[in-house]
Amino acid sequence: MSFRPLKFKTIPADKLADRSSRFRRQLSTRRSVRHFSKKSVPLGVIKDIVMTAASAPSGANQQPWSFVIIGDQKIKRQIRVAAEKEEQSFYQNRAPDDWLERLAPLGTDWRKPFLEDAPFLIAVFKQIYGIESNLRIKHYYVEESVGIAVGFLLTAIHQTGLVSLTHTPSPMGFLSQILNRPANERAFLLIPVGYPKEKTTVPTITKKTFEEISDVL
Ligand code: IYR
Repeated sequence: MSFRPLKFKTIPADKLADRSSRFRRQLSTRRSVRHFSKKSVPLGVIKDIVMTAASAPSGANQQPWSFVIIGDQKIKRQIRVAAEKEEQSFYQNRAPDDWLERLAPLGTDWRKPFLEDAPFLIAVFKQIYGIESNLRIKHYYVEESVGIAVGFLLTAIHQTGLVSLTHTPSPMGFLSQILNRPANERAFLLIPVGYPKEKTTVPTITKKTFEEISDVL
């Protein structure tokens, strides 16, 4: 492995607070959106966003992820139909009452029109093992790595000026079938991306305070 100098511009300490608070304010306006406009978005923008996600750190730099960008209306329809089938059985049979009580304030149900309305879906897959020279290689810290990449992805979507939803139809095996994914991949999240539908509302929720979520020692 060769090493090269780190590219790093020192920001003086007295400028940091302004930058951290500005970024905090920018990102704090991100909301999960469940109602998408059908307005199109350039594919190049989605590719850029995916490459931001792919710049995330990962265990041993193995980058154990794949992103499938779906703009094809027929495939989106197939995904919606399959997801709604699973979600219907989740909401009507499988979900325990305490889970449904937690979801009630969010107003979610088995219907997922956003899977067809959003101009693009990004299906994120984790690679539970890798393949090098036809041999299986172990991947380290897969969940952590893919979770971090999705954090980058959601941040990039927001900073670009679009909205997203971290959708988790369960189980997600249908995505491997519809998208014809290799045996080492498992669906991780399904993320519609686009513009919000006009007059979209979001639930009034609050985030925990600094004191609730942290300790300073
Ligand atoms: N996967 C279902 C249920 C669901 C679960 C959680 I936890 C949420 O925060 C939201 C929804 C669905 O997508 O509706």
